[in-house]
Amino acid sequence: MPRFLSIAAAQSGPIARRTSRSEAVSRLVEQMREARACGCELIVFTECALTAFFPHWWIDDEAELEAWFERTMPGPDTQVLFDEAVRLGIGFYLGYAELAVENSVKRRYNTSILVAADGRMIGKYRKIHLPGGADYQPHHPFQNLEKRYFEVGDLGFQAWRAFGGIVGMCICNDRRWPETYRVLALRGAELILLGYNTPDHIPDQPEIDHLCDFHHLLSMQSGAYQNGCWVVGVAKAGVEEGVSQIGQTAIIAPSGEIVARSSTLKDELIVYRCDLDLVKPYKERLFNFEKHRRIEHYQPIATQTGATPPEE
Ligand code: ING
Repeated sequence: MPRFLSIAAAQSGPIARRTSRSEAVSRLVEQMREARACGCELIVFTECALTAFFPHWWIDDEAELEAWFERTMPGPDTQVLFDEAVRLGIGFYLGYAELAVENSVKRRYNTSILVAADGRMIGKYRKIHLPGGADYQPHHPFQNLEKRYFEVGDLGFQAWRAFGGIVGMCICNDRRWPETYRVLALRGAELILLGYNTPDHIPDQPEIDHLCDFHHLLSMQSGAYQNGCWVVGVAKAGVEEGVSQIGQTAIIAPSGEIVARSSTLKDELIVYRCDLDLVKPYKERLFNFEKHRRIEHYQPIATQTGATPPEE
């Protein structure tokens, strides 16, 4: 019995700093309705899908910073999204800034959740690879202060049986690190969902600006192919509070091929009917981990003791 899953990747255009949560959520609800009308069973929203990407600017007032975070999920502004998902019968991935109180300690994370079509919370992920830094960069046109505003995720990379397959999650910069896909694939993931806020200018590496789109797609396509997974990457695109961000929302097959891609920098839905069994030629043959994957512990050449240098 083939395992088809129709997925909608819901690219977000810019969200202004002054945009209210309810306005942002109403855009997501619109996309959810459009996705269901296209027959989709799962819709993937982006990273920090409820607000502007506030790590792009300096905030030194605690209360002002915490206003960007959700204390409960669903909360007063997001319950309507959960209710609409149940009414329509569609599951979703949602990225947002999470303020958690654990053992009476406040924790802040860059988080995503996976929610079933009946509204049940399937799983949560907290971003592990936080790019940028914790200090203000006076010469940069914009900041990336994720290390200041978020803690490193403490949930690891997990995969869950859902939507007829095995689904894993990550967020933005995670997609650039091969271990993200490998750990998820070792845990059985067949489908990896992620959202991202990716500027098209890297202030301290402008010499590779022209490669932003290429590196973004290269990371996801190689992750998909080398681990036999479907990968869905969803942008917060366009010029948001002065920061120009890439679009290139894409649905990528286990072959590494891009099967659907956005073509704007606005709210845009791309849809694809994914055959989850397309993972098999890769997971069962080319990248059969049990049969072919071997790990050896290599000492860096400089620290090898007594090693004779290779013949010239
Ligand atoms: N943003 C960017 C990303 O990893 C970045 C940061 C941009 C890193 C370009 C390297 C090059 O896509 C987030 N939010 O992780």
